[in-house]
Amino acid sequence: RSTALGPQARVLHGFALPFAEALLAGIDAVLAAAPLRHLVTPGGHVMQVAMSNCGRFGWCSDRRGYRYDPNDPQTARPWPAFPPAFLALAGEAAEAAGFPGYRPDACLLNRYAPGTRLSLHQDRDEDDRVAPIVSVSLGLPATFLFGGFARGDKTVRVPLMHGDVVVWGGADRMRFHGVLPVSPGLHPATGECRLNLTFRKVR
Ligand code: MD5
Ligand code: FE
Repeated sequence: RSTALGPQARVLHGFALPFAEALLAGIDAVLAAAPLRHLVTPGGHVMQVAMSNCGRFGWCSDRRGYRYDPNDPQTARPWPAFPPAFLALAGEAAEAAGFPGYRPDACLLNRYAPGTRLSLHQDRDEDDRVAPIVSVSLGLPATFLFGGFARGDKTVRVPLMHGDVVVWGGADRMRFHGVLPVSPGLHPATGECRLNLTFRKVR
């Protein structure tokens, strides 16, 4: 089952469920080499979402700005490679949403503890602004905000559950979006948090 959010954006309900165990094992391996951390924004705020990365490039933020870095600034080592299950899921989900041949080079891992939100923003740090973004939700549910192309445009609320995958491509790739504060709860797969994997093609 899938739900269209826009001409080139769709939710694939439960698409990641068959991959969940392998994804969670991959997440553990990535985080053992590149631990979650709270990045600082250029404005000096500490981000509520805890983040890490795997793949050729990792998204980083500090007082100097946002960027993609081939190395983890915290260890000065390359980010861990994609666990094989990550690539399999991202490719199959992109294809199911109408984007065959997807080859992401970056995956951001986001951890939302209860109360954590992600304010409305656009993903604009990638050189490739047309290739799809594939996002996987694991653990506690969340409400996703899907907006327009200007910050003030009206938003729609999209519930995202464990195993849901959303694919945004082409025209829908540059929409404003965010995540409402995650409600406290306990999920058998992740415990007291929501995990999100966001695959991107940066270069
Ligand atoms: C999340 N993460 O649920 C979301 C999933 C981020 C982020 O937003 O930047 O880490 S990715 C949602 C997304 C990506 C690209 C385009 C659109 C949404 N969109 O047009 O709505 O942690
Ligand atoms: Fe985003």
